[in-house]
Amino acid sequence: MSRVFVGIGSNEGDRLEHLSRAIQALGSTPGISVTQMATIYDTEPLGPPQPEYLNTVVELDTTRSPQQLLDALQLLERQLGRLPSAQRWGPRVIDLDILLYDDRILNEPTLVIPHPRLHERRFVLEPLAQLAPTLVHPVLRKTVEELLANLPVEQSLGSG
Ligand code: A4P
Ligand code: MG
Repeated sequence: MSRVFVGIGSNEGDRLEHLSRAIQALGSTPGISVTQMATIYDTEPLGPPQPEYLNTVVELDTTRSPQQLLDALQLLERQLGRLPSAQRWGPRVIDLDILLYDDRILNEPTLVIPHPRLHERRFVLEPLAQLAPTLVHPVLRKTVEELLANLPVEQSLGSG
């Protein structure tokens, strides 16, 4: 059994509905159980101008391998109505990213773990710190709490 953290974001349509449907669907996927969920945050979009996001993080127990988990997340994204985006970092109905998978380090063409941008993003670190403040990033060797404290102050985050 592996312990995984998944980042969830939505900035199109009924964002709260998309988040809750994603979490519900995750929990009913074979080989996955949802063990914790953080607060849902209203967040300023990073990247091109676009609507505000709702973001949160969930903790999973899973018997799936990292690649099998990614397959499940991508299937779920499509089932929830996500269309292939023309724009990198553009608006999306739902985005499910694997943030951490035990203390595994993976650098595959289709899968990088830990998520390569997690340590730069308050919309990831804030909810992650609620669930696992003392968890150590296996590459950066810092706790989630420390990574959060090291972020520049200008990124603000409202509780949603
Ligand atoms: N991929 C590699 N590693 C992973 C991983 N650890 N988890 C590959 C999930 N996927 C991973 O992802 C593109 C490819 O990344 C996948 O096919 C997979 O093989 P995608 O979700 O289709 O594309 P994307 O999300 O548009 O690209 P990217 O670079 O993942 O974007 P980000 O970094 O997720 O940024 N602002 C706020 N406030 N909140 C947000 O949630 N999100 C984004 C998207 C931009 N701005 C945001 C937010
Ligand atoms: Mg993504």
